[in-house]
Amino acid sequence: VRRAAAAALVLVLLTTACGGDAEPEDEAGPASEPSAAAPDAAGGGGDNVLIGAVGEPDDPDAFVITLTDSDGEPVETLPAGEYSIQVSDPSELHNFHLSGGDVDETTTVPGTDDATWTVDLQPGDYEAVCDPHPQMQLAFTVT
Ligand SMILES: [Cu+2]
Repeated sequence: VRRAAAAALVLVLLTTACGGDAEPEDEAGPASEPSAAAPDAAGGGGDNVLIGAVGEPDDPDAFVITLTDSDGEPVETLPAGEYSIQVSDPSELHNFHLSGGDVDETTTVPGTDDATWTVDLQPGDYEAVCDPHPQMQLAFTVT
């Protein structure tokens, strides 16, 4: 294997010296790229998922609004990017209204449907509120 790699390297050098196209670089690239790309691919399904909720599991009408990351930690700051926000709104009293930047998404107050939003979060301040109950509010910053 080592000998083959060395041979490939020589080939790259020769081709480069001859002014060849970029193909040899493409062949050398994959050896290092997967380790860098894999966390990204995994993060697309995990780290970019946020959980929004109003109420509490055993008390849907509780005056509580939360936004947590995939580790269950309250969201305070986030890197800019595309996120999937899974919202649980089991209450007929509350809604979950997310706004900031170009984002303005809400569940309905009387409805109890869950929702999943794909949002593009740009740097700036965001908030989530329950519109009928302004004391139910949270804020976070996208950097
Ligand atoms: Cu409310």
